Amino acid sequence: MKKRTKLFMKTTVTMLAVVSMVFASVPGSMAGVSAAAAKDKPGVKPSSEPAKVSVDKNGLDSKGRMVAYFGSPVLDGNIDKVWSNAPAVSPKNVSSKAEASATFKALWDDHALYILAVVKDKNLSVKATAPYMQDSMELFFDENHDKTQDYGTDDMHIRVNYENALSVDNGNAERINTSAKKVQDGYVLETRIALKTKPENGKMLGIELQINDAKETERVGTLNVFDSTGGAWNDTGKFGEVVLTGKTKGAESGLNPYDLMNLVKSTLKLDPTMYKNASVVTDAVMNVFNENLLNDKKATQAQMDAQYAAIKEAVSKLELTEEAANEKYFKAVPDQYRTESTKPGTIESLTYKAPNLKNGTDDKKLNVYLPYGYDPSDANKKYNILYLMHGGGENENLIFGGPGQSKELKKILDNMIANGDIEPLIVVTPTVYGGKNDAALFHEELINNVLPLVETKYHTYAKSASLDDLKASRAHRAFGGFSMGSVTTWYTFIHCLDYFKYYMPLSGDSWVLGQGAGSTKAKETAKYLSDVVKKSGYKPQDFYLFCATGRLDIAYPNLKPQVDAMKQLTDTFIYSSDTKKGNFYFIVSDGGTHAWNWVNQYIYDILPDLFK
Ligand code: FER
Repeated sequence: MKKRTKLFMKTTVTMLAVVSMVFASVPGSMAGVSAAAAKDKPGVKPSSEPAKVSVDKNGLDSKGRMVAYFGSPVLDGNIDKVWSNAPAVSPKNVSSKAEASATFKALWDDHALYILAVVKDKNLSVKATAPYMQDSMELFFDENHDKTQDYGTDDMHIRVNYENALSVDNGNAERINTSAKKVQDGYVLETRIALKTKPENGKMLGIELQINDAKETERVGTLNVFDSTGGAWNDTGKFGEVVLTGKTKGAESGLNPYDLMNLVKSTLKLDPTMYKNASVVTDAVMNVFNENLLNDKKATQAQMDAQYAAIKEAVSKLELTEEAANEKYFKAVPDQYRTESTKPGTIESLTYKAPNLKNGTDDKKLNVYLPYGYDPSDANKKYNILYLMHGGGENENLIFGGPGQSKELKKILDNMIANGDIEPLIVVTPTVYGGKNDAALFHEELINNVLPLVETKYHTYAKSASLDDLKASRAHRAFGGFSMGSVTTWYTFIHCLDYFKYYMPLSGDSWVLGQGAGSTKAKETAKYLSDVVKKSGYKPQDFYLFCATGRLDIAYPNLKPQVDAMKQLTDTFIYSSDTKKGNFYFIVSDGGTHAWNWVNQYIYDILPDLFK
């Protein structure tokens, strides 16, 4: 049995390669399938031309909304005839230095919303590392049109550049299909968003569309349909609307091979050597090709749906090998954890004074998350505590807002606690600004001012604010942060090992040997950190470093070399996802960008490993 599995694994790898090759040719043939289906089936196109909604010179209706007509275009870079039903919308908000122009159109069917962008731009570039600085379209989507400031489970924020590279800041990439085509005077993008809820005539969806106009490595301008503030990435209330119309009685959608295609695509990305039983999945994927489902013009929706279910089932049965299980994998926050819990915690704001560099003191504030059920009068119940630092240019209110607010991370914490994923804990969000105003010096204020303030007021494991009592409770204290907050976390690690057992540096390298030294002096930085531990006398089992970032995060090139160098120093940093075996891991999400909605997910992944 063992032998057979091994042999099979070898063939599996080859099969995957073959499957990938076949798959590479799919999009072209795909076009044939859907187009053929659309022609053969009466009713795929609206049987009678629906009454046209009249639009203004920008292509918006009398209420200032985009209008989407019913129809299923094929995503292949060619502008199908069905697009001619849709009015072309011109962006109203164009920044002064933009050299591009663009029009957008929208269509919908029973499964998806489609956006066409035709961009005129002679000077195309994807040279910038940050995806929003590349020549690209940015799409913001609020499916239930509730205009919440924070992105909810229904909201999306994605980007497609003219080379068809997709980056997702919010939402699930598996709901998106795109095609891009460079043309003589610019580029054409078609984007499909699979809808979560059933669309119908008259339904309104929140949407914002933006073109990023790049020149070399810079973004020189933006073109927006609705938003004039540039704040849509941070507030779905800034979006405009698209209204769905034009579905006549009995009109049917075109064939939907996209869901199956996306599932096959994501399944092919799995590394078969990571699993004890990869063949269950490769068999299921091979069936799609054996049945020629993505090429056969006679393939039916029912066949595709059956294969979709079979692959899902197979994936759920995968088992990691021991070696693969040593890696810590990114797991997305489940949708239901982004909704309001019935057992909400509370946010309190505290003020304090902290010494500045002019021999004076500054008035400062921080926020405290108290878990549901926290009782100020019950001194017997003790809580673990996490200090969490914002990124550059942000402040103490970025993560939780203030009292009465319920931002993304608060909902996640509430749900994790309510579901028993983690013990109730206290989370403190201070700011590095004010006081000595320096990430490298924040540890002084942290130990002298912040810890004493917070841990005498709330029921933590510190018996008092004396340094000895703070040290004695280090196993119940963690520090983490994002970007500059991650830089601060590395400094805290260097200076405060006595006070904190757990560290969570997220999307930021250590600057102890200079800005960006995690990349330029990776080995030296790793050695420095290791020496700190050795001098402290703490052993690998006495501290934990849980790092994370995303492959599309601008900090990835800084953090990755540092982590790799640290991995080599096995007498200090023992790499494992198993906290019984090691003290150090590094989560890398595939699509993660330098943004809190990713960072909140890393926190979700790491929290169960704290205070074990
Ligand atoms: C990094 C560490 C910190 C990084 C960025 C920062 C891009 C912060 C920058 C800022 O806040 O200005 O590795 O990578």
